[in-house]
Amino acid sequence: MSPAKKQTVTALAGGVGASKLLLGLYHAMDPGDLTIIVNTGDDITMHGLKISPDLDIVTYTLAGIVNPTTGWGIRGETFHFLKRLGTYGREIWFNLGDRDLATHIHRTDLLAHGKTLSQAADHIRTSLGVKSRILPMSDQPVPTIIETADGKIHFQEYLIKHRTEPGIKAIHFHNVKHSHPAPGVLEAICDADKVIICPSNPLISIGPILAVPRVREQLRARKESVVAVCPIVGGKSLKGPSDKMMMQLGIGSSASAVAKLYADFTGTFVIDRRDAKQSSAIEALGMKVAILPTVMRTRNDKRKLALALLAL
Ligand code: FO1
Repeated sequence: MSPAKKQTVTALAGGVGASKLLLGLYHAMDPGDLTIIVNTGDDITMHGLKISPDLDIVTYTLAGIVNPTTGWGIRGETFHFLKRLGTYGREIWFNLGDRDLATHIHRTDLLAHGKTLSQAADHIRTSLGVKSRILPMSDQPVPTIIETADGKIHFQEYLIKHRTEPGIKAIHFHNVKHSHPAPGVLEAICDADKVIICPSNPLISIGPILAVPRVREQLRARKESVVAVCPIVGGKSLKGPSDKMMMQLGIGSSASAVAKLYADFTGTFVIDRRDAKQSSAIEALGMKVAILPTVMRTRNDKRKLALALLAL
């Protein structure tokens, strides 16, 4: 496929699922023309450290240092620090690696000295040589809380400590009504030639970004330029527990179920060939449908999907 024409792109992203496409985009276009708005609902404070998993996953991926096996953390990681914390009886279900720790210490210190999360994220990505802008959705903490039959828990506890086993009754974005889009977020959506919704969990990765006041409205105003890549293929999540969560909340786990969640602000909905039969149901929601290979296993798959999206 020939190189993409020059254009500015703003992508809305969660963590591991989004990063595959982001890496494709990063190499298929001028990375300086790419802005990424990242979910921070997954952020958590552990052992006094401010951890922003999705910001770090995106940054490490584009910096070329992510652990290729897990998709999070740093390649070649060791866990001596965590093991030692365990000897003090502390909870060690959240696997903080020794190399990764430097990022959390640095971010925590910047925040303690009055910097914003946006400023910390920018410093980390420029220090790691990432050329695209990486913006948190908000500078205010908006933790994603999962309501289960046994009570409310932080999303990371649900995902990692409890391995997504508890049935979910509802998802809450704590304090989101009082949050503001981080500096540059609304402008990035307003000014980009194209806005791409990455194939991330629509409920707990894209959902928190959409819940930040004025973000969804800004996307609606750009509907014709918004392209969403479906994270569900053949009824299953490309990554993580989207399918299970959508089923438990009664939304259903299909491309059209995701399309319904995005219909008010998406101009083009991208589905895999396996879901082609759902095209007319999705078009009936008021969106164009593009059928593209959305399952990205190799570097070439990522680049091909990125180029196809840029060409739409
Ligand atoms: N994901 C896991 O499945 N297990 C972990 O122990 C874990 C630790 C971790 C530490 C730092 C970090 O930045 C991310 C980490 N992740 C871990 C990934 C992360 O929690 C999730 O994949 C995202 O929040 C969902 O996008």
